[in-house]
Amino acid sequence: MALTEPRTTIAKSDDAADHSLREWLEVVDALGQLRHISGASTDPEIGEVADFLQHEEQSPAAIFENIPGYDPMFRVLVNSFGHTDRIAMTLGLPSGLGKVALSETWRKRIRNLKYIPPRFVADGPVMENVVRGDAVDMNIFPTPKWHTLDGGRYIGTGSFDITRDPDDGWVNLGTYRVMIHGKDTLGYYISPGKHGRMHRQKYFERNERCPVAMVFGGDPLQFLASCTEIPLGVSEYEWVGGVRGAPVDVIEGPVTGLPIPANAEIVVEGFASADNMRTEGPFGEWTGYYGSASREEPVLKVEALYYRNNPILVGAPPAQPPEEMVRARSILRSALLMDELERFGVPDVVGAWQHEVGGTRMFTVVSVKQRYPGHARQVLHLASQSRSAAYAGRYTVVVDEDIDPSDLEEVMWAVCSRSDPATSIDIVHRAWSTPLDPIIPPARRDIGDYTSSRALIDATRPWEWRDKFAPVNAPPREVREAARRRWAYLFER
Ligand SMILES: Cc1cc2nc3c(=O)[nH]c(=O)nc-3n(C[C@H](O)[C@H](O)[C@H](O)COP(=O)(O)O)c2cc1C
Ligand SMILES: [Mn+2]
Repeated sequence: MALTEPRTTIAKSDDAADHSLREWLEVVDALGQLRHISGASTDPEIGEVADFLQHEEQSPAAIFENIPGYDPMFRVLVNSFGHTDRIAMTLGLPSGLGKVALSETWRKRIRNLKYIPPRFVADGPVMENVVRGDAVDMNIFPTPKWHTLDGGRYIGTGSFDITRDPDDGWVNLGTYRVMIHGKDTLGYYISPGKHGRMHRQKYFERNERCPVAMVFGGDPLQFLASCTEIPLGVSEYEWVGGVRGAPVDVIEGPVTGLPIPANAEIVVEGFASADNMRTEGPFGEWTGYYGSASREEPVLKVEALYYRNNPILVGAPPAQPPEEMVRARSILRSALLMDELERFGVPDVVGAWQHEVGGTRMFTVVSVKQRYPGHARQVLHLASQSRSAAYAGRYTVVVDEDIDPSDLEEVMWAVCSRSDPATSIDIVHRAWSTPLDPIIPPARRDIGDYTSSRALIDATRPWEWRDKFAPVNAPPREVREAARRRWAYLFER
């Protein structure tokens, strides 16, 4: 989305639906999946509740009210995506689907997605409260201490940062954690190679300040887009518009000119500069560790704060996988990986799953119907370095089409029985990783070497003698299922 293009600004959204978090919460409440909690503390209670809810599959969302020490109407929401039906609802898909069916349905739904640019509006609910300059105080929000060893309070977890490419105007939304350093000073961490980081780098290389807007709660679909590997150069706003079939309403930020969502809960605008750094971290990360410890990182000097009346801060703290966000993203990112492999032009990829246990990054499995010698390795290498799986990867596995890539036990059975360690594993050195990666040793961190290796495991029957490979002794899936149905009474007591 280039902001330089001519545009018209309308007074107000004329849609019946406002696509806000509040509207979404009404639907969740009607589903019976919203719990209200009164009086819990920001340290440690909200973090503790978030932790067990996020780790429980198919669990309710929770909204905290009357938080001691804060305005009783300022609220915190956690575990938005802790149920497959809430993920489906957010994506505009039917409820009742399992994770793989949901991922496949989603993939069909966004095939040939037509991006819809956002629509500029003059005003919106986010402007109900406007605070500028010295009056800005981020400490008014009930920001939890999410994990015991966190180096501060992280207001940005279920959040996203809006940045613009100074070259072509492309507007990116990315979820990057944000901590409170002081009343108008926020620390934020972006891993190398992420879109927001590349934008910031470009400003800093020109000795310019980097304008940033941050959204701490708003439309759940915008948040999902912001933490998903949407392609380079595509604005997550346009993607959300495309998914919904209606443009996102945005207001031109008075300070930065960045488009900010008109119906967001809490938004800040400000600038980062190369000479303004503070110690960021440690923070409990998606790997299950405080891997990146603490480092000097740029801070955002907040110049303006906007929030709705009775704002809702959205929390989605990362934690040891599998948890809420990892489960949600496995559904989206497995579909993205299938799309990428299709666009690469490799035939007969049957399925793919980016496993929850690896944080949807470190354990990726693709199944293929082999057609020619080298086919399996081609799929393996492409999957390992694809946009949706390259960052912070570890193990990529290719299996034959009779193996369900989402089923860990089937996959590991294939690895155990169809791979020969001496010849089936390719190692890639110095691949794209991150300071978060716990296996990078101190000496390599000291020189800024944030790469790690990959194991690519070919667990398919070797092509040349596949017909001589020992036959599988289990009945075909349909036969087993039919037998199970026929003899179902054996399970009854
Ligand atoms: C709860 C949550 C927290 C995240 N925190 C960070 C973070 O602090 N830094 C980071 O680089 N990526 C973080 N991510 C991952 C990015 O959001 C993700 O890679 C996304 O694709 C980035 O947007 P981009 O592709 O436009 O760069 C987080 C994801 C989630 C779900
Ligand atoms: Mn992006």
